[in-house]
Amino acid sequence: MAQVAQPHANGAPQLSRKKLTGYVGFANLPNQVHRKSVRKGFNFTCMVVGESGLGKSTLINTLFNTTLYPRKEVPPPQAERHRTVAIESISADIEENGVRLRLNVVDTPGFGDFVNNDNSWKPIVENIESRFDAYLEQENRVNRSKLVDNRVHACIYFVQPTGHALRPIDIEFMRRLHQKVNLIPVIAKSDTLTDEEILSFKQRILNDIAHHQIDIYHAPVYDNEDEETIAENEEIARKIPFAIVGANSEIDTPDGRRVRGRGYPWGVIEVDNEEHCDFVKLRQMLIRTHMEELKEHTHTVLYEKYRSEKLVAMGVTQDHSVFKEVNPAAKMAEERALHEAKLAKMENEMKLVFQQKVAEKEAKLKQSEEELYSRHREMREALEKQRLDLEDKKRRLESGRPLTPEKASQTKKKGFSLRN
Ligand SMILES: Nc1nc2c(ncn2[C@@H]2O[C@H](COP(=O)(O)OP(=O)(O)OP(=O)(O)O)[C@@H](O)[C@H]2O)c(=O)[nH]1
Ligand SMILES: [Mg+2]
Repeated sequence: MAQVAQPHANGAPQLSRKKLTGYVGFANLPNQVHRKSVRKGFNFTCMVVGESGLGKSTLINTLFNTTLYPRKEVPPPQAERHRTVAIESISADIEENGVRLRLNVVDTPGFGDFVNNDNSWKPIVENIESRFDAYLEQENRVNRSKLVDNRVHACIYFVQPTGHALRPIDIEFMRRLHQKVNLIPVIAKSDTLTDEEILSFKQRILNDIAHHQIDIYHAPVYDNEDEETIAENEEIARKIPFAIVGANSEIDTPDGRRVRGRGYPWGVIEVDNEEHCDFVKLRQMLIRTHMEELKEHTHTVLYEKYRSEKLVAMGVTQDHSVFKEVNPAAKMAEERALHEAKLAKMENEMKLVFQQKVAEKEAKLKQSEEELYSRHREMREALEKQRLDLEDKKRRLESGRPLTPEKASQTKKKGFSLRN
């Protein structure tokens, strides 16, 4: 079935469904896009933000199933524990079934360790903005064929597993970040809370987020998606904020399996077990179902907002008339008026040309009339002269006077010369 757009009275095209009589071939378009994307490979940048010691670096290793960070040697008790001290960006090329993914992870140092944490959001916001700036700078280059996208496509925000509510520092951070990056809140180290505590904590976090009008990332829902995908997306959305557990090491379960998890005297928490935590759902959202959505939202909404604000601040203005909404009826009336004015102008011009031509013709006629008159007068005068001459001759002949001798000789001579 196909739809054909037909003009409608109110200007909007009306679609009518048509049956195709043969195979056209555009059903293969998704495969073309697929092949092209696989050839180009994928690129994704993810940032982790949260207080120190909440397991950000551990989660990154767990998430991508690769040790982006070398396994730390267990430090002696007197040595300081490993802490991220500066914003670090790590890239890794990973491949799965022939599909390449360039994964960039931005690990940020934990905050909250200082007496005054007022400006701890600043370096993180600056990092996100400098990535936007780098992209904007590339877009403004003459040659834009090789754009490198290092913008942050998702930011996992770690909430301390207090079981109470969001703290002022969390709210401040999220408010600073939510217009610049796709925020995905998670409850860190959720193995320290019971299932009931997690449920009520999640609800309180969501209430706080709504109360403070913080925009966390919500996956869009499309009408034309199949039921399975919609159900899967709803399942993911229901789990936000994800209660996660991170672990780098594999351990043996009592039933003899080897899993990624954390072992406790009372049992094992499995990272990849959906019954134990939401880690699988977070990974599914980031990688399997929403990576492209996160990238698109970053580009079309977050980056676009940053870009237009920046250009306005630089004094670049938008010509709104270019984008004004068009009312088809008004547009037609305007076009008709323009057309009529054009016709009237053409008519006037033609009239002028006609009048000019007529005047020229009249002038010519008048001239030739005058010429005729003058010729006529001349001829009349000549005839009159001739008549007078003849009358004079007649009078002389009648009176018996001969013609003047000179005249006679003249005539003779003439006759002679003619004969010769
Ligand atoms: N109980 C529990 N411990 C965790 C979890 N994830 C990480 N840890 C432990 O928490 C400690 C700190 O983890 P890191 O990943 O270094 O924390 P971080 O957030 O990167 O810390 P900074 O780099 O200082 O900001 C380590 O001993 C981890 O083994 C978790 O899900 N549950
Ligand atoms: Mg760290």
